Amino acid sequence: MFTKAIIRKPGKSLIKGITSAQGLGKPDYQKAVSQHESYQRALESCGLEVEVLEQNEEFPDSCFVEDVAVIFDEAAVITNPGAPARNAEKKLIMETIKNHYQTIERIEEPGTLEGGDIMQDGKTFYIGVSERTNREGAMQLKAIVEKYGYQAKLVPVCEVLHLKTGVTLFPDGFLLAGASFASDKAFDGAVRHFVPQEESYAANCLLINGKVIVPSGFPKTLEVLKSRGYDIIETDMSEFRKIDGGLTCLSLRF
Ligand code: CIR
Repeated sequence: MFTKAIIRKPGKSLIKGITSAQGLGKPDYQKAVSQHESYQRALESCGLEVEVLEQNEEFPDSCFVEDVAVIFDEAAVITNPGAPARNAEKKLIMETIKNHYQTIERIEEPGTLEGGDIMQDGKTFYIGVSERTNREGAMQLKAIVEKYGYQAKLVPVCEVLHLKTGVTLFPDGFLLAGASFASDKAFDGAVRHFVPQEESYAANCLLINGKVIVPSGFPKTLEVLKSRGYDIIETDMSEFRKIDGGLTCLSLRF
């Protein structure tokens, strides 16, 4: 069970966030703030106590706190973001993480790693090797989590920003996946459902304490999740989507 979450308010500089999204335009700041507030309420309705960090204008992407730390029961790992414009965000998050964790590990150069590439399922960590997380960073995290009794599987990530941009693994073995994860071996044994291309954004869902937070506006995926009987909360993420941000990346849960 998770009991807490850390989020950071989006700054006005959000409109300058890194993006690969085409044709969606720039985020509307006021709308992003209100979507962020709804996101906070969704976390609270899953039973989490939410710590809200002040906005930071220096780093346009700093509301995506998931990328700068990987946290699990025994330790927190401060990452080394592969996006140069985001790398110094690791110092910002340290100020908060040290209030919650005594054991803090780090991903060191030449390793790079972003939390969006890390998906935990019980005692297994799936580590995406992507444009942001290199093999060296992935191997460093693997060694760290193995020290605490977890296993780690490396998964190649292509076509999407981070591993979790393209997949969500549910505790019952259901895998919501984008097409680029059609043939990887890491998820053998999972029941795969491929999201249609036009709904690829909905492959990133957020699982908290038995509830599933899904982005609104993706009816086919919603129907599949409903038919599986999940307890669903929908929330609008349109403004974060414009800068490649998904549901998981807006929080750290522990
Ligand atoms: C970036 O490119 O770093 C941000 N604009 C989006 C980060 C999204 N993070 C995530 O999916 N974990």
